[in-house]
Amino acid sequence: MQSNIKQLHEQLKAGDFLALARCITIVENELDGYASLLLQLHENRHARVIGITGPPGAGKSTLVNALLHHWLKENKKIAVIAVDPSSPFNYGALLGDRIRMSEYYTNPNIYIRSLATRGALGGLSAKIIEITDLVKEAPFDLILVETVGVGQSEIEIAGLADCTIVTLVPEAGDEVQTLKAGIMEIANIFVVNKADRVDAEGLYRNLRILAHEKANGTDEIPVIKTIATEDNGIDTLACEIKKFLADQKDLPEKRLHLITEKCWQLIQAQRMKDINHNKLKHELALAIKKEDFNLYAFTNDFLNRSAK
Ligand SMILES: Nc1nc2c(ncn2[C@@H]2O[C@H](COP(=O)(O)OP(=O)(O)OP(=O)(O)O)[C@@H](O)[C@H]2O)c(=O)[nH]1
Ligand SMILES: [Mg+2]
Repeated sequence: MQSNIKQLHEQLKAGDFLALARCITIVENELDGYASLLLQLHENRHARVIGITGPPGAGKSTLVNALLHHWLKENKKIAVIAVDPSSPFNYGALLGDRIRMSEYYTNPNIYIRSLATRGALGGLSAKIIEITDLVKEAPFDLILVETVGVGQSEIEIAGLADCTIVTLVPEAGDEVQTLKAGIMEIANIFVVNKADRVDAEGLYRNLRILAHEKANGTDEIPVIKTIATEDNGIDTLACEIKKFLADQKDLPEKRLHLITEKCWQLIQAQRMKDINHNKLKHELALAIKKEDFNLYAFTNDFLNRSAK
């Protein structure tokens, strides 16, 4: 097994997509060789990771598609990791992505992989981190990671990307105030997609104001209007991404911050490994019936027993 993994790793480094696919499956499902494969990875690979996040249906896949088109003209080698929304309601979206991206499936410069996250308990971001690091071993220039911004995940995802693009659409207008807390912290670039809609200008203006407030005299987060379906604004977006990545290259502090976030996620996943959600619920259902139930005592006891 060990030599098999080593060989797969060599093939992956040489850019063999089949080996890459096999390796991702091993890591995704934690099959034999999983741990030793991860231990062979090198952190200092040159591929840059671009995270694209935003609410369901914001046009993230359409944007990825348009960006692929743009970068292919520059002869870039690109991987796309599309993380399925964990909600079963979004299941159909994946098929949509497949159809739209199908023109790229046979292109030797492009590798596309969807990850199923349903059923993952707390381990989502650690798994994406592992798989992104794995993909980094292959000779790509850019790796695009599309995630649906539901709840905490988009904030976690910021730790793995060198550049995080938050995609919003005019419908999100009213929510802009609530974005302040989480998303302002993680966005390196804002995209107002579906700029063909009448109310796009209002969202654009609000975001510009927020970006200005946040900047406090330093560089403002760029806000770009796009119509992904018409390739409109894509050149500007690609240009901003390039600029951001170039500026960032020599910032050891930022890199340390990102790697600390990644390590934090991995530790969290390791620590939670022994915790079974169903078992927790089952035990709580019994414990809560007792007159003297104390959540804190229960938690301590559960943790002690899980660690054994
Ligand atoms: N009018 C308009 N429609 C767009 C634009 N960009 C994307 N769409 C449409 O919006 C719908 C959703 O696009 P997707 O790219 O699948 O959105 P997504 O954010 O990847 O969706 P999920 O992955 O399901 O969260 C599709 O029907 C697109 O054709 C745009 O700029 N203008
Ligand atoms: Mg999508």
